[in-house]
Amino acid sequence: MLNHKSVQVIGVPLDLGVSKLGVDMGPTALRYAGIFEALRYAGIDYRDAGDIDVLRNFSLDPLSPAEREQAKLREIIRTSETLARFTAKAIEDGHMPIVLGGDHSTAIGSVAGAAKARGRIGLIWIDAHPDANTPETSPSGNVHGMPLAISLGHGMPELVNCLGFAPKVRPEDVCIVGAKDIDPEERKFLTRMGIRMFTTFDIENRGLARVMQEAVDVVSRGTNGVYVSFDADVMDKRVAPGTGITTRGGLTYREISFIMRSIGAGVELIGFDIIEVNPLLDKANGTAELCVELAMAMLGVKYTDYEKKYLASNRPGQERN
Ligand code: HAR
Ligand code: MN
Ligand code: MN
Ligand code: MN
Repeated sequence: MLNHKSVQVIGVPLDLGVSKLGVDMGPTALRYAGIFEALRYAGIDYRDAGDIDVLRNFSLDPLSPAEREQAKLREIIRTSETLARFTAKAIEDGHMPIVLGGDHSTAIGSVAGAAKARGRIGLIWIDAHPDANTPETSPSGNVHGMPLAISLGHGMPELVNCLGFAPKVRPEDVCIVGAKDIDPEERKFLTRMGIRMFTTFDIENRGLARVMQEAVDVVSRGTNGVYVSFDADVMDKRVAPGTGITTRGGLTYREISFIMRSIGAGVELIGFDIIEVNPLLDKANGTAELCVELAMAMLGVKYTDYEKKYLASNRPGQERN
């Protein structure tokens, strides 16, 4: 089922790429939601590598706005390097990294690590936003709106050059799924780069099965495996309220489940991120629980409420730990 020795989970309580508080608690929310119980249920070996130590937005409060921006950038650079080294090492040693964010600037480091370990990688970006801004085009200045551009070699040089090489991915190996809120300059950039993007409109228009077939094909052809960056805000706000920017018209439960299962069945998975879960905005940690289920779907394991309620407690493997 899984071609890896084990899954290595790392938390990245990074909130410096956004202005809202709370996304730094994403890793805790995902652990509390039972990610390790799920892995145990599936009989997958895992290790919790803990959280990367990172400064939080609130701890920068005494600084002036200019100092604050500098400190944020410095800390995002440092965190990206640390995460990239962890991710690269896990993959090189034959493990699968699962990265618990954190805002989406987390992906700067995880994608860098995957690329360091595997060379030419495919990248699936599951997100209501393409995150393809640069400081020049960003309407907000928030770094979480930039990581895809950075991975493609565009943006702040200190981030673009994470681990000392750039770009991390080739445009023809990238695919965005589920985008719906796209800034005009971002769209121009993506078109210029020739990035394949399947918006919610395309999903309606062409059908999700066809979209996923093409997505899997784009990221797999010519690459040494596929990394997935999954932003919880791709889901509709009624499905996943626990994230910083919720929108109407996001993906349904069935759509996102189908996407994850298609990825699990269709690509050689290197690892993935679970990004932008904010328990302060959630209802009883339901978004984190759903993300755990979706992570398992990517690993080829069905772990819905049905399994949790009726099967997990009776499964023989359950007694082992
Ligand atoms: N495109 C907008 C910006 O750059 C909003 C980006 C929002 N990004 C996330 N992650 N929530 O996908 O500011
Ligand atoms: Mn994002
Ligand atoms: Mn998003
Ligand atoms: Mn390709």
